[in-house]
Amino acid sequence: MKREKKTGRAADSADRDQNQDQNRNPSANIQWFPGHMAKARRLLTENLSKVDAVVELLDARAVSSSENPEIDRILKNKPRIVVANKSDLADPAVTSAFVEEYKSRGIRLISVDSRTGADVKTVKAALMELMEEKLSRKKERGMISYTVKTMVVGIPNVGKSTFINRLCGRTAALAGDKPGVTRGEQWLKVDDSIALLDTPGLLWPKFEDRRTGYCLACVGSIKDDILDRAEIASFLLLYILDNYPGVLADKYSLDEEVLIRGGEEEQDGVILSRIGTVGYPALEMAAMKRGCLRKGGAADIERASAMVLDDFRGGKLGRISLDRPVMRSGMCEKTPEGVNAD
Ligand SMILES: Nc1nc2c(ncn2[C@@H]2O[C@H](COP(=O)(O)OP(=O)(O)OP(=O)(O)O)[C@@H](O)[C@H]2O)c(=O)[nH]1
Ligand SMILES: [Mg+2]
Repeated sequence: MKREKKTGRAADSADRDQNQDQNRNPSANIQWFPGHMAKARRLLTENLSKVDAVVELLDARAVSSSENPEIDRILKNKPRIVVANKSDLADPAVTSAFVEEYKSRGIRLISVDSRTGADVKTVKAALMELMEEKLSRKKERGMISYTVKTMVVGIPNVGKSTFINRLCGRTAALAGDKPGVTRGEQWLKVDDSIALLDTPGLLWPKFEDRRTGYCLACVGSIKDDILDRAEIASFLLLYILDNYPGVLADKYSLDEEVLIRGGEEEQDGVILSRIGTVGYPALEMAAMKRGCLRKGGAADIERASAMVLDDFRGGKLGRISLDRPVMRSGMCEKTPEGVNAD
């Protein structure tokens, strides 16, 4: 009986993949690129010529997924510093691996926790270093002091405003626990040497694969109300089961072996099958174990999905990273099967 239900869900999930309303599909291309996103893009483009440098914030939990190709296209060769923010929530070993991987490509990635301010000052020093030549040229020409104008960019909810506040040493920019808090542009002065421009978060119209959409949804960069939260939470649970064994047994008392075995038995070659055959049953199990129940005792999937996503975003499941550097070359062994297919 239970097995039938799981298979049915997997099939449902596959059907949903094929037919799903684009509004709710993380790999589709419209709904999280509404008018204000186009405005954000315009703001970045318009301000580019007014700034000396750019600080691009990535989410340390999803470094590859939060690299916005649109930002790359807009910034072109503008001097840039790349920051992996929210490093307090990410797996430290993975963050270090990303720092190395960036280094091998000649880019300095600085990992930062903007909530406590760890390493935020390193970014300031790196910025001044980056601007050294320009500043000495200005000095030679007789300019006694110069304020480096820097635009802070990144995907929604990555912590741009919090980072700016931390660098300024005061709460000057509005920050909040959801995407789309900053809507306009705002200049903030750190000191006489640096001024920062806060900008609205920017996503791009079409993700290159489904997995990127899932990761951005997990870290809270896409508004929850346009997502199928159960699908996102199922992806997340599957990923954690595969990559952080023991965590879900510990946090939600899940029987990990039973869940993994269920997936193996029911492989049917359907795209995203393990999200249906492992991730979704894990979500059902978490609902039951944590008392997320409807009248009559059935699992309340909506409530369980919100719980899992909140727990992950709040760091209650531990320090977890969803991307790994090796994924760039498609070599990651434990990517949930089929998830990269689009
Ligand atoms: N744990 C942790 N939380 C952070 C960090 N930086 C920011 N946050 C939290 O992330 C949430 C979003 O922060 P914001 O600064 O509003 O993010 P933003 O990039 O400006 O967001 P938008 O303006 O909506 O694009 C807030 O709840 C912050 O407290 C960090 O380094 N670690
Ligand atoms: Mg903001």
